[in-house]
Amino acid sequence: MAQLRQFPEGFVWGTATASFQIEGGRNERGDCIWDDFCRWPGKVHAGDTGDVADDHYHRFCDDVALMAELGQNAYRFSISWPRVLPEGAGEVNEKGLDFYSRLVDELLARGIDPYVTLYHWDLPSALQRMGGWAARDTIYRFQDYAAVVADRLGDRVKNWITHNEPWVVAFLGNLHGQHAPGWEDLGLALQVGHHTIVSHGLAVQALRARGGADTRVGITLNFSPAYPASDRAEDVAAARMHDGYSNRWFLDPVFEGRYPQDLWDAYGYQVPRVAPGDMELGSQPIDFLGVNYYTRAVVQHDPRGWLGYRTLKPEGEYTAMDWEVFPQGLTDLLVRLTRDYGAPPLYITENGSAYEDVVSEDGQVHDPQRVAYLRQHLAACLDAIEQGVPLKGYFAWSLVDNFEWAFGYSRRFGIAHVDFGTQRRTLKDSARFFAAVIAQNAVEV
Ligand code: IFM
Repeated sequence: MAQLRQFPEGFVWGTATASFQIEGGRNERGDCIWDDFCRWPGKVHAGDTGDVADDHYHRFCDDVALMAELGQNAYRFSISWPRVLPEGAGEVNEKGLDFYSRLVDELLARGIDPYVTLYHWDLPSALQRMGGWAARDTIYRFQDYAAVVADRLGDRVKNWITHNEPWVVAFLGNLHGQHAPGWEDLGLALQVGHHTIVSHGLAVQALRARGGADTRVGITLNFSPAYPASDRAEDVAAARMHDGYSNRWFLDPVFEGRYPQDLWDAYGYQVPRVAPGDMELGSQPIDFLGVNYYTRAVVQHDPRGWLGYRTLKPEGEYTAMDWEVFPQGLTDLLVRLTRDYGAPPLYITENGSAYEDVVSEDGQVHDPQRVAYLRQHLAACLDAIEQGVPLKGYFAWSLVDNFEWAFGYSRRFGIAHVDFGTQRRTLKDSARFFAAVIAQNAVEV
């Protein structure tokens, strides 16, 4: 028998997007590293670009109307740094700031609270030419950028996220070469990661200095909960290594002001240069942690693998990203964050799935797998809440199908389908399911 499981009163419900993935409006901003990466042959599926994307820059009112239809009370979006500061620093593009100001007004007019991310990967190309995140100077440019944005939006925006997924910025962008800027150098990746953490601290200060007492600042990390392939000691140790590489490398600096010693030792001479005061800056108290969860990792000892392990692909259900559907991983993660990191207020700032959606003959998009994914992960959230986790909100990734980085437009994460030829939006069944969850503040399981 189906059971209706209730979320706590005041739970925050939203969808999430990111500037480069949806905005388009390419001629109304400066260049960013993803524009450059898209031009690098073979790096992005089918040579796709962010030039038009969902054309949200010109259609934001319609998109906010869609959010209102879903009944969400919050929306997480990111600001394009090169739209605000085309050269990364110096002259401000007032038109760009106006765009975000109008977006915020439109949201508030419909009772939707903005959660604003400052950095979701679109670094101005002008700063990359000066060394990008590997250059220490970039952390001060980020602080200035945070101040410019806060001066303009801080009267209305109360919830800020400094960085989205610094692990991805550091490692996918600078070690694995799969994201912009596309380098493959561990030392560089670790220095980039360190600078994102320090710049997070500087941005926390800039935002707090400009906001009122009700300003809340957090950071969003992505997680890859690690499960040993067996209970053999070497697999357990391998899983611990993966946890260090994927999770603790950013969690420990942000919450404890230090890098995890096991990984520090494993990285050897490639560890980042840490200036006096950096760790204190990076670990200033924050108001919440944003949690992005999609899947887990099953880890097996393998002396030939990097860091001495490899990840396995267990039997199970997989999304179009080839990511295992594993809701229990979300419960385990939330419980572990609460236990090990001082129980900060948590928000799921991203959770979702890609499937090969099509518009059916009836004009609808039937996506039962995404409905099931959502339902199971919301139940996983409730399991965590019942174990005492201070989970305050859930943002579905994503409002609309969009530019999925190296996969271009070939992967659809939206709860609304987008026809990229006509820009027509069609709410998928999962969007209607999500709207019903929001309306009841409860999920039927
Ligand atoms: O689309 C991305 C998003 O930009 C960051 N987190 C993961 C999502 C799915 O890959």
